[in-house]
Amino acid sequence: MATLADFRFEKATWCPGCGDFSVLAALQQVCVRMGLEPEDVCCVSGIGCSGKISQHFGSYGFHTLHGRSLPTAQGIKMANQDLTVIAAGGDGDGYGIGMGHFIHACRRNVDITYIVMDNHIYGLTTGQASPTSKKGFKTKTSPTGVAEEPVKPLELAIVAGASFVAQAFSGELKQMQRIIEEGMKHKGFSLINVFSPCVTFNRVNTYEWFKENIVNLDEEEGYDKHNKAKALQRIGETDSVCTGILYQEDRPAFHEAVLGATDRGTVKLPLEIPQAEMQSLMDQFRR
Ligand SMILES: Cc1ncc(C[n+]2csc(CCOP(=O)(O)OP(=O)(O)O)c2C)c(N)n1
Ligand code: SF4
Repeated sequence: MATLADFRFEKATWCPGCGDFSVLAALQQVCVRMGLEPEDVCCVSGIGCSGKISQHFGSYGFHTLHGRSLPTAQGIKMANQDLTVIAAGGDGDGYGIGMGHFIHACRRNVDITYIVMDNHIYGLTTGQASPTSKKGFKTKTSPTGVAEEPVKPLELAIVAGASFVAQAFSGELKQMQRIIEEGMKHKGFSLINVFSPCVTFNRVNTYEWFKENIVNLDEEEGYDKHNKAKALQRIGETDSVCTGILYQEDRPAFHEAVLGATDRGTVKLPLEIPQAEMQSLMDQFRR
């Protein structure tokens, strides 16, 4: 049985206090709690400080291109459904350059878990505005304040068809662990947006700011995570500054819809290359 030490790899180089440490710790603890072995899991990450998570998490890993964790992770899952596949990255990675993939992953419902470490800024490139930066937020790229409305990943995911949408906070480790575990157990695409403060470049959305502003919908009496319209309304009322499992629905994951299979066995991809056809294609290309 694997221990926490088995899921550790290389000392993390994040700034002391970075919210991403808690996300890594929560993921490691959940994997141990679920009885997973490192070889059962693949962590696919994009580019950014948060993208380094695949280097520090002791499982199979793939540190892929900026904004491309989701297509890579979905491909890995479809080729080997026995793997537990985690995609991870930042708000810039997922909701900026990776936005197209995000929307399609939500509607496709491949059985993977997507963890976005959302610090409302580009950390790795030293502090530019990101798609989730609040209006008026001053950065190097927005010296007079961000003029655009922020992207709303929770609402976008629900409307695009995601079957599990949650939000956690790096300052609330226990709740984050429970949410990650539920997301990993969920059959289909799970989005877990984590408020993960950048202590170096974001001096506005700090741990204190999140503690003062977060509304915990997990604890709100009468909140129904299965009611799409009400979930959208309540998330909007909190200006998306809420935590909990916000929306969940039971519908077939992509492999079930496509293969009509309910078992999670490995898909046999036809990887053999028909030599005669390949030769004919190459001959046509040479002409
Ligand atoms: C194609 C491409 N464009 C731009 C970059 C530069 N770049 C690297 S990370 C990054 C954004 C990082 O911000 P975020 O995804 O929020 O992650 P964080 O560092 O805050 O964890 C950018 C723009 C790149 N590596 N590749
Ligand atoms: S720059 Fe920000 S996001 Fe990057 S490691 Fe430091 S605190 Fe974390």
